[in-house]
Amino acid sequence: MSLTIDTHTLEGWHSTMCLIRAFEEEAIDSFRKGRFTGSTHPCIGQEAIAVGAAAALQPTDQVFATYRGHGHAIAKGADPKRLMAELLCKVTGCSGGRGGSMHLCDIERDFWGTNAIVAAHIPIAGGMAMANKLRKNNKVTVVYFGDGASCEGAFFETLNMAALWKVPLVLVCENNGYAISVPTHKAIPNADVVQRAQGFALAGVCVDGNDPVAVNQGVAEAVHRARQGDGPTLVECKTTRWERHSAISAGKYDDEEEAMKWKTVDPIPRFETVLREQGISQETLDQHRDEAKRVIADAIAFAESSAAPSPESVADFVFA
Ligand SMILES: Cc1ncc(C[n+]2csc(CCOP(=O)(O)OP(=O)(O)O)c2C)c(N)n1
Repeated sequence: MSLTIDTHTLEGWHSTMCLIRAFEEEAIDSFRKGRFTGSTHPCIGQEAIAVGAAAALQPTDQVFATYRGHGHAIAKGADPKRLMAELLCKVTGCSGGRGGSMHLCDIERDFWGTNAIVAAHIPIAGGMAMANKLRKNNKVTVVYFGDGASCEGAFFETLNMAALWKVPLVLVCENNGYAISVPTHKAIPNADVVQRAQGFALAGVCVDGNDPVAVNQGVAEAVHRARQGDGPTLVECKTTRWERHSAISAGKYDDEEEAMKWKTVDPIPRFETVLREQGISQETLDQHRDEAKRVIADAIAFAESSAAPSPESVADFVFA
């Protein structure tokens, strides 16, 4: 396969995918070692979506994600040290230690946050896109959510108003086949979420969510459409979730074969095959993996050595 994307860019995508994988592996390990409480929802196996989509954006485009959003924060340029410190609820965290794994934000990078409430961020993103339209600021808003979220009323209401008002919004459904322990075929009569776009007369495209190049193409066209003033697009990325819904035991697969499925579609080795065909050496790819592990080792050391917020600061950032 011959790609039109330059080698340097492809290498950068691979590095970021490795960084996200290393971050998530450390997050799971740290959670199991008791370094933080609550939970953590790994995006392992979904790195191609985060990286391919983010590469289609300008730095000032705005991103909203779910609790499975560590990878989206990293792909938007957030500092892994500050993200890891946030998981550990330290004062140096990107949300000052107030948010934890499910409430990350980095406003300087226009990463407007992850949200623990399924679908709640979709209308917020729609409102942001509406503001962009009114301000004529040429910015596009991207919102990521799962197949389960696409069954919520907030999703349909946002599709309706966003299509009606032609706001610059890109809705990216990460269809990983499960909502906790419920497979899509038990929850959605038509498991092709993209087809819902037709009912609202908006553009829709379905891409291979395990291929960063396919994701990038689909999202780039959607971003272009939004910036041109032609309204929102629903981009469905078909992908596969990792073994569990979260680092605690919820959402285990019933059968072992299903649990192993993600490994056969793991986007990182698959992308490496493409990169080798483009002339990128195995040595370079190995360096990316090693460098990712080093960056994440620094991040967890930074997080562990940071202080917790002081008891006196408990009322800080409280507005009401
Ligand atoms: C409004 C609401 N309902 C239920 C939950 C509990 N819950 C957390 S994640 C989740 C599954 C969502 O699945 P999906 O949207 O497919 O995203 P995924 O976790 O697969 O990325 C549910 C039901 C919640 N957090 N918020």
